[in-house]
Amino acid sequence: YMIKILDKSKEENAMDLWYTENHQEDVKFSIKVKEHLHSEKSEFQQLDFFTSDTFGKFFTLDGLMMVTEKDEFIYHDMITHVSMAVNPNIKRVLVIGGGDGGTAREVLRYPGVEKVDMVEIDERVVRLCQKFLPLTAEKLDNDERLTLYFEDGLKFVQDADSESYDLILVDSTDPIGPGEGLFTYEFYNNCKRVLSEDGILINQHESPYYSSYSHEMKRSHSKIKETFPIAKVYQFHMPTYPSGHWLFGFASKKYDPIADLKADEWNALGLKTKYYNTDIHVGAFMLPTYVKDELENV
Ligand code: AAT
Repeated sequence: YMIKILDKSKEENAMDLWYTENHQEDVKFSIKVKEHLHSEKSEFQQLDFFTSDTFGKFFTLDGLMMVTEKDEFIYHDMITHVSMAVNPNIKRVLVIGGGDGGTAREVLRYPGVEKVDMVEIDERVVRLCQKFLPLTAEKLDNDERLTLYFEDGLKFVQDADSESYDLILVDSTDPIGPGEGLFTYEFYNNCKRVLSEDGILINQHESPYYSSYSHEMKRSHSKIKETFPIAKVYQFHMPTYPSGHWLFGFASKKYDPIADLKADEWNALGLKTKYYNTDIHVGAFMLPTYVKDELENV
């Protein structure tokens, strides 16, 4: 998966190390690596940690970018705060995936949240992020409301009690490899069952831009639309993901993400965020025409 380019172009004798991800067969994205901090193959995937000047530390799974220190705030703000501003009374949260800890970190900032269960399939992601990425992992071992489970999120929701969570955040890898089961009807139906009557499901919804990713976007949207009465998609700008244009899905039994936005209530909480605000909340659901067309035709 991962291609390292030894770039001799700058200096005759300097061998520069680059992390390169193929965003398309013929399109590559590269970051110059200062140091390759760690590499290992777990039971589930290949894990690599690097440092760079511009993006700070970052880690990849099976050669695909997961988190960089520079842009993680965008992803973790947008996966978390949109749902919390629609229902500020959320108390019981289930995070699926998200082994770097960034999503749990944001959820745990809400004093009203009483319980966060985080289900990560690969314990090695958590342990290595605790070692190399304290920026995202710092809250994983010092908040009593959080319980970590190392198992498959699909199995976890199959076994969970009905109506036991107010919010499910699916912070997963793409639907190839261990994340595959988190893009199935079976998973979405179990999420619906496990959520309270006013529950919200947010899921990693791929990118609309390149066709290999938009294919997955359409597949998951059509399944969620069949499962939940309200199923919307919102966008954000993620510099290190393919095309830089990424989506989350918002699904719910009751709440509309715009009509039910409690902007004043959320702003009164006084949480400092670097990307999310209640204006961008509304704007994020306004999609480009080609994305709207693709989602309407699923
Ligand atoms: N916070 C942004 C980082 C991620 S990592 C996604 C996590 O999901 C990984 O740690 C992976 O081990 C975990 N995961 C994958 N499949 C499962 C599963 N079935 N059950 C539980 N956890 C799982 C998201 C990056 C998004 C990348 C978009 N290109």
